[in-house]
Amino acid sequence: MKLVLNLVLIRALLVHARASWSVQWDVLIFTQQWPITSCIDHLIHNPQASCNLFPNMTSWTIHGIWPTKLGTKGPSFCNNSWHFQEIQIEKIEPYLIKYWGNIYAEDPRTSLWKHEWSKHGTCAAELPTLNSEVKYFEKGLEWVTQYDYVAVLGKSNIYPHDIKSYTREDINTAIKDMFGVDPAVDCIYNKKTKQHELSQIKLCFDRSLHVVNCDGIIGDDENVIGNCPQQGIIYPASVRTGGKEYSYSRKLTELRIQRWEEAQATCVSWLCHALMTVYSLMWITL
Ligand SMILES: *[C@@H]1O[C@H](CO)[C@@H](O)[C@H](O)[C@H]1NC(C)=O
Ligand SMILES: CC(=O)N[C@H]1CO[C@H](CO)[C@@H](O)[C@@H]1O
Repeated sequence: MKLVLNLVLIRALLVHARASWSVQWDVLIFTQQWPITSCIDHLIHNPQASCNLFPNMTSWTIHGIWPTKLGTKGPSFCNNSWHFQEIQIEKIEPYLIKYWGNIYAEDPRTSLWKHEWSKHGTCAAELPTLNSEVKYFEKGLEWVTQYDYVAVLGKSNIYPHDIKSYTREDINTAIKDMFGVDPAVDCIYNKKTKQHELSQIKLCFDRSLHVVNCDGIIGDDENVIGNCPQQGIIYPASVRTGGKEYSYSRKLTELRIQRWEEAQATCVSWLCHALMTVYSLMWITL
């Protein structure tokens, strides 16, 4: 009798272990970076370095889509035999360069993609909707055009500016008003200017790919979900790298908002959105 009970118990435990093993994460964290801040941070840590930036920057860019178990980080590197292959994403590479580019000029062009795929993509692949390299990277492109922070923050009068500062509440509210959920907002500390600068915004998605609050995720500081101070946050508009000044203009932001609104109304696919934004870029340089 006791043996039978034990066997039943062991079987139940095994079934449970298999069930929880097959679902390794709760949410996807979609992290976008503000390329100007990423570049400033890179230069602070590596004064000899330089950044890959576009002359007329129009957008935040993707850092990654990170499967995450609440209350912890990761999982990561879920399948070490699934190597990144550039050929798989050849068709969307022009978009990836613009929206998911590697900002560190000294690293190979594909370095960020390779890293994100191996560390996070192989874990995201647990979902049928993300179970290939191309699906993983296309999802990023779709989301970066849909969750366009230049437009979303701009609509709340939050513009890139090297002197004006914003509160954490300003930024949080702008995003919450638009998408109905709390993001996690990260800053870097610029020791040269002694200011906190807006660097990353994380938006969270459940396993059905619906946006959810980011409560429960662990930020870079391990303690809070976003590490920006309550006030005095700079959303930098310019950076000097490789002997050139890169800056974001207010005029460009306004155009971006207009295009984003049009795209929301008329586009259904990420490709349409992407073409709209590329189009707006050409329009301004004409
Ligand atoms: C890991 O990746 C390899 C190579 O793509 C694939 O054949 C295998 O099915 C993957 N394993 C799991 C558990 O997903
Ligand atoms: C609107 C805007 O900032 N346009 C700039 C785009 O880039 C070219 C070349 O770098 C500049 O000359 C334009 O002023």
